[in-house]
Amino acid sequence: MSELMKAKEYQSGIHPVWCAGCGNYGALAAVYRALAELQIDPANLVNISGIGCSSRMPYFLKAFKMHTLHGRAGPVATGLQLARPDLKVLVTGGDGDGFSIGGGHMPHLGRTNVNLTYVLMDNHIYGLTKGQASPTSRREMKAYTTPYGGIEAPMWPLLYMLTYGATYVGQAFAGDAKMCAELIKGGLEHRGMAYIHILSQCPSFNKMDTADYFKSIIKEVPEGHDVTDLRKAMRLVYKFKEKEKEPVGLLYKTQRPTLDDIMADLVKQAGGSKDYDIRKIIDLSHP
Ligand SMILES: Cc1ncc(C[n+]2csc(CCOP(=O)(O)OP(=O)(O)O)c2C)c(N)n1
Ligand code: SF4
Repeated sequence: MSELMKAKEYQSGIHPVWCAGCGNYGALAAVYRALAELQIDPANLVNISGIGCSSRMPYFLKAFKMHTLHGRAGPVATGLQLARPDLKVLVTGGDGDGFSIGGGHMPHLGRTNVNLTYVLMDNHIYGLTKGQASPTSRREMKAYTTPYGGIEAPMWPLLYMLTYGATYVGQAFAGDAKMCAELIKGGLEHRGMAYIHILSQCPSFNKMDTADYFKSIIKEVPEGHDVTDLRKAMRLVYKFKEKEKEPVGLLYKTQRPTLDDIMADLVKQAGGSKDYDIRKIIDLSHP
């Protein structure tokens, strides 16, 4: 890559098939912008997703890509990051993909601090499968699977990721491409597990959580918020929730060894080498 790449040069040439007005367009525009601002070489970028409307993002990006199984983007991304720590790993997907079927993987991405950036587009619904309730749906929302409203209380992804040890956590509304791009850019620059939660409307199947609704419930993180203080970040999310508001901006950022750093140390301690012979390793299990 010799010349400067513009945001639109990160487009793959495949046009998004999302519905008009879908929040995912804002998230995609923000990804293009963040990549251009950082001048990330598409040859060094891998975009991994699960299944869902939002999980189609890799098709639209100039990058290496894997459209994996529903909920399995995290583990695939972890394997890839460990095998090729030199690459930028970007995971993109939805609330159902990440926190329902993939919910068992999220804690481990955080606690092992995998060096990746996870952009989650939360529309509080299953879009691709036409409007079933998701783990972030409000109880009062009558979805296809919950015609009388929700049975379970919605989960709080931000608190979840803060609790489980993500080292960079922020939230933005898809309609604010600038803030989305800033957070994604910061996530891509960060070494460690960066989690960016994007409130993204689904005008086709979630008629309650519209773009106007999201606009009405967001409030910027107060100026002077200490992003290095985990308790303050958690308290801030609680405080906002009490008033039924969503904090937007960077909530938390810290530095600790990443999974690949720890693994590299371990290999060194054990006297291992990167130029291992896989046959010898297999032979070890057949004494
Ligand atoms: C193992 C498995 N179970 C269920 C499905 C059906 N399925 C595909 S996408 C999806 C939910 C998508 O919701 P979300 O992740 O929130 O993405 P959105 O489409 O809203 O962006 C489901 C249940 C599947 N593809 N594979
Ligand atoms: S169904 Fe919803 S989430 Fe899927 S593309 Fe359409 S608006 Fe977007």
